[in-house]
Amino acid sequence: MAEIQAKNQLLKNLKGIHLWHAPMSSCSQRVRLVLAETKTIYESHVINIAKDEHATKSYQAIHPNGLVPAIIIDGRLFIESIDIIELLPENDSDLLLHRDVSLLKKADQAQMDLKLLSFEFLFKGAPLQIKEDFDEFQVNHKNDQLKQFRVDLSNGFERDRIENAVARTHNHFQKLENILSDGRHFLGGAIYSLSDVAWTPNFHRFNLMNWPFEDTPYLRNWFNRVSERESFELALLTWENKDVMRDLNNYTRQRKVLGTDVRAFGTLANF
Ligand SMILES: N[C@@H](CCC(=O)N[C@@H](CS)C(=O)NCC(=O)O)C(=O)O
Repeated sequence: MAEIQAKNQLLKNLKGIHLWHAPMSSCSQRVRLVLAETKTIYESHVINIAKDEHATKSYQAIHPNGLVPAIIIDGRLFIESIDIIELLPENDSDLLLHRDVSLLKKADQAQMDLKLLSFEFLFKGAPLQIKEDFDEFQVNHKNDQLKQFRVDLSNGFERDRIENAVARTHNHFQKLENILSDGRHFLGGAIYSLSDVAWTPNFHRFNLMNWPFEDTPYLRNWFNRVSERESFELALLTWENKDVMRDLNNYTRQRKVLGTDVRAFGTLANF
């Protein structure tokens, strides 16, 4: 369980549930899904990643790696979305009882590829960061991995790196398709669980990129089911900015027309 020591007394004194999260972050979406499913009241602290609010001193004093989400539950601080979602439900809740821990782990492992492909196929459509902001992030943020990612992004990702991420993502989705192909409604069986929570943001994100989900019909039907739940509306859709979504859509369409969308990076064996 990823409990860490809160650095300042003000955090330790916080009562109830406080969530530091970003509207479009898949890790935050996961946590908000569970909060919605469990109808938990929480205080929201929005961190605007596009504005580098995760690089501030005050935020890095909460999350030592300067990532979202972070959550305080009655003065105790937790990070790592996959651990947080296991903490929130009651011990005897279906969310916990029907989860498959290995699927939660896989969602965690899929995170870096989701990030790479999101930046390549969606967020690159946003205006480029100005040099001053880029430099400021390199100075202010303490997480070397994040800083290197920004450098790589500005230089352009190598084709190999993108193809490998696409291949690994394809394997993950294929595994989910295989699980669902026995006709079950949810990843853990007949009952919605944390396994579904963990993978919902991934499907949603790749769907925005026009990932070829027509090749995994069980998975596509599963997503139709989970996205009909009220929690999907509350945890994902209401946090999406219409203008941003329009820009992402336009960028996806543009790459499709140019023949450089995500489908152009799958090898024949994949797609
Ligand atoms: N394993 C961590 C990953 C956290 C993570 O990577 N968060 C992303 C958003 S989903 C983030 O803060 N990214 C900031 C950045 O890329 O600059 C978790 O599941 O909580």
